[in-house]
Amino acid sequence: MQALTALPPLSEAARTPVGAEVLRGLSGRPKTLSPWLFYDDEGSRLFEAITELPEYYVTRAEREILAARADEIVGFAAGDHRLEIYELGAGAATKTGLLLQAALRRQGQVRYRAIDVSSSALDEAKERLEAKLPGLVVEPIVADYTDGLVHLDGDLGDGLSFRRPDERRMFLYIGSSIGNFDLPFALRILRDIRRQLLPGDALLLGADLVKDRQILLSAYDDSAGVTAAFNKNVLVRVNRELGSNFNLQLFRHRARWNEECSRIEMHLESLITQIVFIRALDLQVRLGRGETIHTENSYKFTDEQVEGLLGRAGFGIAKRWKDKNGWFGEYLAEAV
Ligand code: AVJ
Repeated sequence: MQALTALPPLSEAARTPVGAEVLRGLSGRPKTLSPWLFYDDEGSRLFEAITELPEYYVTRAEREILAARADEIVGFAAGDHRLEIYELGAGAATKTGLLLQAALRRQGQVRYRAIDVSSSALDEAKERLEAKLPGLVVEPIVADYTDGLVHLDGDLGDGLSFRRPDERRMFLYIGSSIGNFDLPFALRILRDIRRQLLPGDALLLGADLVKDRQILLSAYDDSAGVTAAFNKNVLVRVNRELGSNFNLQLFRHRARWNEECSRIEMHLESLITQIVFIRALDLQVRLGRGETIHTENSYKFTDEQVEGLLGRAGFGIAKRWKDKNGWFGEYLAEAV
């Protein structure tokens, strides 16, 4: 009893997702913050701006593939069935329109179920896509897919057993979102997707590929400083939501290529020795000069790695496409 009451009560803030993540990430060493923290309203806006930067080839390369291959992709996935399309981490769903249009050309009506943590991004996507694409029905599902997809079955309404026999599912997991996770976790996500599918259903996976180190580094450290602002915005968010006093001028954006792990890392480097106070968590964070907060991993893949992961998750490779530079890969996998 004594021991229990002597502990300070866990504050309300520490039990919110943001509070819990900041407490976890900044209490020990090395200091880390999960990349999902980037995507508040301002962060989502900054990410959209990143996708238009000259150095950030990722979105353009994938759009090039989808623009050229959408009919082929949809045709392969559908066979002679009707296709239902699901997307993980749909966000603003700007590239998805190319695939939805291709599906509409084939079958006139398409149900598109978009899963994302941001309800505002989903609402915006629904309004924009339904206005532009007659025959399309967008069903937003607000959820964090990294928690697993099993609990979605209620929301998805028609669990596997209620599927119409003439229907096939295609899951979209594009944009190299999978690159944010280490390989064991990436495998877990692919297996979660596989559990939502029947043999013959499809997964379209977009993955960024290993390439020249300078090209990678400038994609994550652009000359206009948009990626730096995106990275630092996480501190702005923590200041606002948890009442901390991070001074942005005392941190520097860093992008590093970690060859051994085949990933770009983003960090926020402390320019001096400093102590930051996080009021809502009653937490003091000491940062040494040069110490970093590691905010993101962006894994870069080879065909062998992607196809190995897909195979271990219960998929066979139906087909793969690259952009003209060979920088980005789009993999159509069939549930086996
Ligand atoms: C959205 C995870 C694919 O890793 O390239 C862009 C996020 N971070 N610039 C990526 C990001 C910095 C992006 N993903």
